[in-house]
Amino acid sequence: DFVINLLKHPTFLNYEYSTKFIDTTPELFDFKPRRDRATKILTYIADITVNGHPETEGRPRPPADIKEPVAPRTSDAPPPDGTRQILERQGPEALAVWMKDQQRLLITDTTMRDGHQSLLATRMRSIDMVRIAPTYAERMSGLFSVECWGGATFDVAYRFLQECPWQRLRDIRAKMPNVLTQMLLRASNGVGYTNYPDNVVQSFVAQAATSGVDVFRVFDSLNWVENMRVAMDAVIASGKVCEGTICYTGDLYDPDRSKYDLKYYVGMARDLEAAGAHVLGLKDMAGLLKPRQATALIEALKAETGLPIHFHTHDTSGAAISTIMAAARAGVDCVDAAMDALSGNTSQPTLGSIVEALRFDERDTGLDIAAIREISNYWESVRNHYTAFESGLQAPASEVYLHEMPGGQFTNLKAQARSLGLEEKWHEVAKTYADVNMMFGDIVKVTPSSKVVGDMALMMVAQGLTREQVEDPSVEVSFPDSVVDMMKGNLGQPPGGWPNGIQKKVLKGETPMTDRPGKHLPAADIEATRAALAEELGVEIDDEDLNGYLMYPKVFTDYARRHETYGPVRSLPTSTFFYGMEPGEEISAEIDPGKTLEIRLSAVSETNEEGDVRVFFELNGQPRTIRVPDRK
Ligand code: BTN
Ligand code: 3PY
Ligand code: ZN
Repeated sequence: DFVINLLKHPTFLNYEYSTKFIDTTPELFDFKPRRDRATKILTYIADITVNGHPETEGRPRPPADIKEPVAPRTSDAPPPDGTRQILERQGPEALAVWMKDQQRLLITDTTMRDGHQSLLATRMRSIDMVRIAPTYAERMSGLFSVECWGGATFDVAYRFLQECPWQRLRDIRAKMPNVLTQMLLRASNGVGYTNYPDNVVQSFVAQAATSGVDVFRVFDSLNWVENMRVAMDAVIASGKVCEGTICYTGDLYDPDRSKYDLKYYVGMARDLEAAGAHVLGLKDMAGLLKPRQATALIEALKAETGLPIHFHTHDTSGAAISTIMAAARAGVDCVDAAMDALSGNTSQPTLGSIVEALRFDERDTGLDIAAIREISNYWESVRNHYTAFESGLQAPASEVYLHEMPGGQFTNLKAQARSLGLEEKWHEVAKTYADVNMMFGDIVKVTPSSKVVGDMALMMVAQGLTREQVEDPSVEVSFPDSVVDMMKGNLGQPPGGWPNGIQKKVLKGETPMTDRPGKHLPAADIEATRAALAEELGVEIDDEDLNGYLMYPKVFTDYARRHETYGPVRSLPTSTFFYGMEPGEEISAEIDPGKTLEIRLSAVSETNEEGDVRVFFELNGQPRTIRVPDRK
């Protein structure tokens, strides 16, 4: 029926807002003659100016007089050495020892990855990150790392931002050569939503290391260490830092949920240490870890492993800073935080406030609070450009302890509920999400398992089904594909396996797999794939493109085709990218280092009889006219 079809639609499979551009405007790909890059960019600007950008249509707009964000000025002196130099000179084991030797609390800045993933639907563009990278290098060299890659940012870059995620990584790396870059890797799910063949995961990790990732936070969405080894081994082989990660769920002290007790987490930590992790990640993706539980957990992990501990949480409850303080007291080595302007609520806790809370304390971070304020002011002006992607979430809420949704999922699921007409039933969705979790055996909920729970919860609320009905063998239920896939074993195994009853009902007699999915997936023929793709697109395919394609074949080819039409639109200011230009407005776009286009939009014509609009530009002082169809 309708809801099931909707849940199966690719739009929903990837938490998208809208793909209607691709579906409804294939003629845009029909520009045959090869044109230079400036013409391509002008075509893009003209088209957006006339027709608008599908992603911002109908959404709140930034203020009309909004200014380009300006990063604080930096000197020409080379930046001070930072953690990157420790890794480069001494390797990941020595870096881990160094971490444990620090008395100060180390900090990872997540603004460029989880911060905007959790607050702005992952829509932040590279230009807004790359511009501030030199300031981080000069004034934030005391950070442990900058998380700026992986998670959902990879496919959103190609899919919605029409830019290459690898280039983002290279550009940040080049402008911030002294601070470790960090990524989030979903183990065998790569940066996707399903398990990939082992050689695709290996190839992806090797490429990420080459293009600029230093620290790989590797987690599995069911906490199955068996399913993390391929990715962890690949990171270790690359010479980079392997942060083997535990996902935290439930409540350590809840006697009714003894599945995830201290013994469980310590056992997993030991397994990760034995698997070669250099750092132990503790990923509290929903922000559920409470202060006293943090004390107990971190003390135990410190005592039972020799690894430095890196704690990640979300401030959905508003209580994250209390947990951070408890963790600091219990000896955690490093914590994640987001720059103030992109912190709080479903994002990470507030970096500047953590720094202030620990000032004059034995765990004083040593970070420069004046620099943090200036950088946060920059992020504030960046954020103003992304009004269209704000979720409207008004306040923190303790309801997170009921539903346990990850910070990155919360606002997406809310948007999905809205688009299904279930906005009024949001609290019911939240409660149902919790019921589905219990029905599935109380699992870790993080991408992609969280998406499966979300799909099921939406379906149940839309159809008015209760957990009892879904579990009742005599009630016919048509399960979302993602649920069938997970029950088949295609995401791996949760601790204790899947509950028999629901698994039987979902699989209708089919035998599930209990092995590692990667064991059964045939290896990709990587070079044959490259050759076929080069043939299909008529261009050379480099290693980065190839790895993008292996992860997301259709998303990549759509991106590559649009790139052929529109050129390097990543170099446009964000306001131009999403809203086009006003008559009289002037912008510059640096399409290559040192090659800058000065673009002025002079006028826009009326629509002619063929339905076309002419847009008049000056490009580096020379008049240029671009004709685009009026599709409105
Ligand atoms: C993307 O969809 O991610 C890339 C942006 C391309 C949007 C194009 S350009 C002008 C035009 N009008 C639309 O409705 N879609 C586009
Ligand atoms: C992701 O996998 O993108 C996450 O942020 C999980 O927390
Ligand atoms: Zn997170």
